[in-house]
Amino acid sequence: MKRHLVGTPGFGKREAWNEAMRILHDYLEIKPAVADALRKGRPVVALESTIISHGMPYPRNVETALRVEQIIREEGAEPATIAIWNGKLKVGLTEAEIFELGKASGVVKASRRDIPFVLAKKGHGATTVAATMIIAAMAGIRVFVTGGIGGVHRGASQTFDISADLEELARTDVAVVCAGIKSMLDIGLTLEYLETKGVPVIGYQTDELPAFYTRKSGFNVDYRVDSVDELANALKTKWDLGLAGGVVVANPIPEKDAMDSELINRTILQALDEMNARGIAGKEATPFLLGKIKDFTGDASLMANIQLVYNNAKLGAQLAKALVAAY
Ligand code: PSU
Ligand code: MN
Repeated sequence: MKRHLVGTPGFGKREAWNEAMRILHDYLEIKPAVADALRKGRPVVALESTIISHGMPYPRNVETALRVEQIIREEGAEPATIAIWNGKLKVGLTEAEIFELGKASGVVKASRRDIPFVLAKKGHGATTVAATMIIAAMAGIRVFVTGGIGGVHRGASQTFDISADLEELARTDVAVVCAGIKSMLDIGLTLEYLETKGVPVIGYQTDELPAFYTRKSGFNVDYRVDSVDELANALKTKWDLGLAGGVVVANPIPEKDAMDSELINRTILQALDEMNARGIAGKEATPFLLGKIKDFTGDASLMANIQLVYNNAKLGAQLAKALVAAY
């Protein structure tokens, strides 16, 4: 039979269903524990893998990734770390796979544009926020926990460097729990972009948008929510109404783990100078900046980064539970 795309006009309902199942079967591989949770309607939380391969050094990356999964389980949800693995969209890496990914060098950083090519080569790819959202949505997962999202880079009026994460937030129905927007990005322009695209930026128990390493950015969020139930209801309403796209849930780093804002801002300027001097651009920009920030602060930024991810994991699991209850 000639292969059609799902939704092709004249394609009967049953064929469309079969075709959707074929696509899932051919490309998606869901870890049994995750598949079981999804089948039973239990809460599941997606996690990205670029943070493991490009966001933190080994072995802290692996330790963090495993601890994040544990925190999510302790909160009563099922974690699913997402990556492209042996040519499959893998929803839920095993512990051994997380180790392998964390140790490997040269794993492709895969965003939306990269997915089909990494699959076609039957390779491995670490998924960014954008790619993780896509794969999570395919598996029916609506909550995704990370540290930081990509955004509009400083100097974007010249470089056009705007993360594909923002476009994905505009189109894919996943709530992304993060620690706000890093000041290595242009926070104001990132908020403008999200506003244009209709992506709500929600502060969890805060009116001010946090800036990843610090609790303050000088910018307000669009909406403050004080409970996960309130947030789950708003999300259900958004998606019930067919208002496609994600949301940014900004969860401030705990006070005790936050960095000194003067120190981090100075460090970021230094890192940006070095990036510009070396002419680093494109997909290398974010990993380069994260690495430099870590080098310059002698691990203080890495410790803050790890703690804020743990904090987000807890909130994400609670949100996933509230969302199950809301539906
Ligand atoms: N911010 C972090 N840690 C990360 C990233 C961002 O604090 O690991 C990663 C995420 O995977 C995010 C990606 O999706 O960087 C954005 O890259 P780019 O700016 O090239 O879109
Ligand atoms: Mn970019």
